[in-house]
Amino acid sequence: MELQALIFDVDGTLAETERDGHRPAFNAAFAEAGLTWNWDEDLYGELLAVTGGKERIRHFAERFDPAFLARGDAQEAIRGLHAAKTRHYLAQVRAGAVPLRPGIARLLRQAVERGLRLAIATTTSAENVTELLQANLGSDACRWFEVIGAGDVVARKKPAPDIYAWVLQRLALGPAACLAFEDSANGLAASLAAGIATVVTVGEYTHGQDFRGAAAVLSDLGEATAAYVPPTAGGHGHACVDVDLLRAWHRRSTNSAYMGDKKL
Ligand code: XBP
Ligand code: MG
Repeated sequence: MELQALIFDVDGTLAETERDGHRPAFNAAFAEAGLTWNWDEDLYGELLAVTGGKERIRHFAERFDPAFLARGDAQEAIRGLHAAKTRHYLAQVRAGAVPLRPGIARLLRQAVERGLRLAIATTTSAENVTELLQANLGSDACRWFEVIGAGDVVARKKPAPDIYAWVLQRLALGPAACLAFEDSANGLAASLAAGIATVVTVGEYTHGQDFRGAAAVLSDLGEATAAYVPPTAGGHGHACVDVDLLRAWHRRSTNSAYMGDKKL
């Protein structure tokens, strides 16, 4: 089956959004609401096991402040905190404080030029995605993506495969025609459960996670200008991850004859 579409996760994959983006935005929302909660980097690393901002706030309160959840308006309070957090996060994005990871802009442009279809499958909101794309790639960039599957359009967030299934349905493609890009074990579990071969670019918070089953595990996609050779791609002759290399990984992952062969 020929590769037809690339499906990208956002947080940790398109950009390192968590440490200096989402995390301080959560803390600013908590302070604004008069809460003494503060998520430092170590705690935030643990909390990332729960995907989705509203779900993460609820999980934190269950563990550290059950009295908050006992309030009659807890559900509404969580929604309010999350809305404030999104406002703070978007201000950072618009200020240009959340750049794309190496190789993302280059690969997206090349994929569009080479006729590959593009989509997004993320836990965060559609607004966060479009603003991140526009801030980094210009106002037209959202149009490069045929489908943006985001946030609450599915009931179960990653590691459930639902958001990938939602995107596949709208692309009208089977999983074997696609390649996914993820940075975390939760994201990889979601894409693999949807049957999609997946390239992992390990992120700031995801070192040491279990990436078994990935088509390739890399530090990042690399820039053509840097003498970067992905560790799992020894001997392929590409200085960075490009569409030809993706096609080779996709063939290897979807062709069972290649499955036992670790060489490219
Ligand atoms: C990303 C998430 C999100 C972001 C915050 O996971 O878990 O919750 O941290 O986004 P993935 P919201 O990269 O696997 O999609 O606060 O907008 O939910
Ligand atoms: Mg991610």
